[in-house]
Amino acid sequence: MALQVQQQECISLASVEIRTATCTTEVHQDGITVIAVESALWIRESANIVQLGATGLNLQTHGPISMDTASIQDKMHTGTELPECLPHPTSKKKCWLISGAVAFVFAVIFAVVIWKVLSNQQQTFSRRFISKCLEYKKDNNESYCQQIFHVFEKAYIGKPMCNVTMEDYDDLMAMVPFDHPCHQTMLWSKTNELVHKYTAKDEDKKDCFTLEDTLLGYILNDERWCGKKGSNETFDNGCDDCANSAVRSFWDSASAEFAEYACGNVTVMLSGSEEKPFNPFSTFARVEIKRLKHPFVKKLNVILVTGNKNVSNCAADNLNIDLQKALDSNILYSCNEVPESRIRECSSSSSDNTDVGCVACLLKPNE
Ligand code: N1C
Repeated sequence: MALQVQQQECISLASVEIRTATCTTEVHQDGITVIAVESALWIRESANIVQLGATGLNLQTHGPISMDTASIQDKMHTGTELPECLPHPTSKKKCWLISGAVAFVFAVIFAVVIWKVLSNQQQTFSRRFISKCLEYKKDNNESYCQQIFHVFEKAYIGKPMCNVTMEDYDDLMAMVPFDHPCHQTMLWSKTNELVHKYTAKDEDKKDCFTLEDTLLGYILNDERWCGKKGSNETFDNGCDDCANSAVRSFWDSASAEFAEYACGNVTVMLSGSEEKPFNPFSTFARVEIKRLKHPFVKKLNVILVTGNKNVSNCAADNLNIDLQKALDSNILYSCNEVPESRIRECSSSSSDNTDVGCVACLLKPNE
């Protein structure tokens, strides 16, 4: 039989931990207090919450809270274990301390990781640069790659993000001249994945070279970088994409050198799914085509990739008029529509006759 029944905000039952629910407390004759908090039932010896917390009993009931001592004691034996945080004031304190310490450790680890990422940005980019430089060619040694990086970063370091010009890379271009066969030059526009699949061959079988097959193109392909005014660091994120960004000016500069170096029969792989395969804003149209010079370059072969979504063909004005107008008039011109599937087939084979440049397999009649 309950001596006293009292309803109150749990906030006053600080030792029971649940703070906002309404609780009903019953004080019984034998000194046992029953506290019901919503559907959960907590028990404590009248003066001694500590003891119950320590025994770790949590009695769950969904019914009304009035019950006799026997049933309470019965439940004490079948009760489930208390979560360590709940009723015991000392374990509660301990729990908060542990939680605080764990949260603190996580916060410290997180802060250290972020700090490392940010402060290593410069190192990460330069390390990637050096390691790609080393893997490009066995002969490249660390000190040569470091020197290249040093000249490279001079182009943009400390400059406003959108204030880097093609000429800023002149020293770099002079330091790293091309050495691939100039008559095996492959240019491209909007065919990035396919053209590189087509030209990717083992060193001894390689018969066609894109800019990405040269040292600088290989190192910087898919990279982003920039400097900032007043800083001597290289950033690889937070870089604006603008006309005179470090990245765009690099590709313009390298593409210009690459086209000037070309000789014999040059090939360009364009996309038949573009309305304008010869896009006036592309690097090929803006930078490369006008740097193909007769008599070094004899002919330009356009490979127009066709597939499911063809919107242009070799008869398009964009090729017959716009492209040919931009091309040195002494350079011969041809255009061939080649299905993408054929290009993929050719990706694994190499030509026996390297004089025809990059198109040997592509222009062979289908076997
Ligand atoms: O603008 P695009 O093509 O016509 O440029 C491709 C053309 C090729 O012939 C290359 O010699 O210009 C040269 N070139 C790259 O090699 C290159 N690698 C990676 C130009 N850009 C290159 N990139 C990046 O792709 C660069 O960020 C640039 O802006 C794009 C151009 O791709 P595009 O429009 O398909």
